[in-house]
Order: sequence, then structure tokens, then C-alpha cells
Amino acid sequence: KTHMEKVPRVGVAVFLLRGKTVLLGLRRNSIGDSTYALPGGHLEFGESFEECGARELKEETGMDIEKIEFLTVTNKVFKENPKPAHYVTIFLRAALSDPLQDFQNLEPDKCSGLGWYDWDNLPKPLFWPLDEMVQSGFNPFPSQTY
Ligand code: 8DG
Ligand code: MG
Ligand code: MG
Repeated sequence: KTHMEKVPRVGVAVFLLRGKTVLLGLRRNSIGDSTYALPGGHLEFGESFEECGARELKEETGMDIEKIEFLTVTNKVFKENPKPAHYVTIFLRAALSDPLQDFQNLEPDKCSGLGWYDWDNLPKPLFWPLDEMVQSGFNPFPSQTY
């Protein structure tokens, strides 16, 4: 790119649910380095949110997901970056297509480790946008009462 156009980008992040646990990875990235975040990435041209979530899960962990549902959206400016970044991030939830399948860390340059974490005992530090969601009481698990 010859010009650094400052435009908001679209992120897609996935709460991959397994029992009472979610999949988190320790980020290696100028945004949120050394914090625990959801798998996900950038929406590509022409993709649906669900296609993007499934593609990023496959690229980052090797796993196939299903029952992909939209949960919420955030609008965040990342000022901690040397170059400020602005993301509109779509949050999805999903289940494993094959519950016996487990992750591989396929992008070790971007993630120093993946793991399943109990929702009631999440690791620290969480990636700050995720931390804000948790602090506000957000819960990605399907509610039993509606
Ligand atoms: P790509 O090249 O694979 O498309 O991108 P990536 O390297 O996998 O992108 P990413 O940083 O993992 O995700 C894109 C942006 O989405 C991220 O920079 C900021 C935003 N985002 C949030 N919350 C979360 C989250 O919990 N996990 C992830 N992965 N991204 C998030 O706002
Ligand atoms: Mg990615
Ligand atoms: Mg990613």
C-alpha cells in the first residue's frame, strides 16, 4: 500500500463452545500481544460472517465448526498499536462439527498457545475488548430460559 488509508476494518471472532469451555489463544500480535483472545480474523471480500468464522477457525486451529450463530458486534479503536487501528468486530458462537476433533496451533507466529478454558475460570490477561465484554456480564452460552 502506498498510502495508509485509515479506515475501520471488520473483524470476526468466534466463541467456540465445548461443554462449559471456550477456545482461547495467547496472541502474538501488535494488537493485544500476550493476551488471551478468541480465534478469528479479518472479513474477506464477499464473505458472510459465518464463512469468515469457519475459515479462520480452520486456518488457525484445523478444526471444522457448525451451528454458527451471530451474537453481538463491537466498535473499538485500538490506540495501543503503534499505528492506531479501528475494528468493527462481529462475535459469533459455534460448536465443533466433530466433538472428538481437537485443535492444532497452525499459526504459531500469531498464537503462542491454544486451550479450552472454563467460562467460570477464564485465563488472564484477556484481550481487552473481550475482557470488557466479560466484565459487562456478556455470556456466549445459549440461555435455557427465553
Ligand atoms: P487474518 O490475516 O487471518 O485475516 O487476520 P488475523 O491476524 O487472524 O486477525 P486477528 O487480529 O486475529 O483478528 C482481527 C481483528 O479482530 C483484531 O485485530 C481485532 C478484532 N478482534 C476483537 N476481538 C477479537 C478477539 O477476541 N479475537 C480476535 N481474533 N480478533 C478480535 O475486537
Ligand atoms: Mg487469522
Ligand atoms: Mg486471528
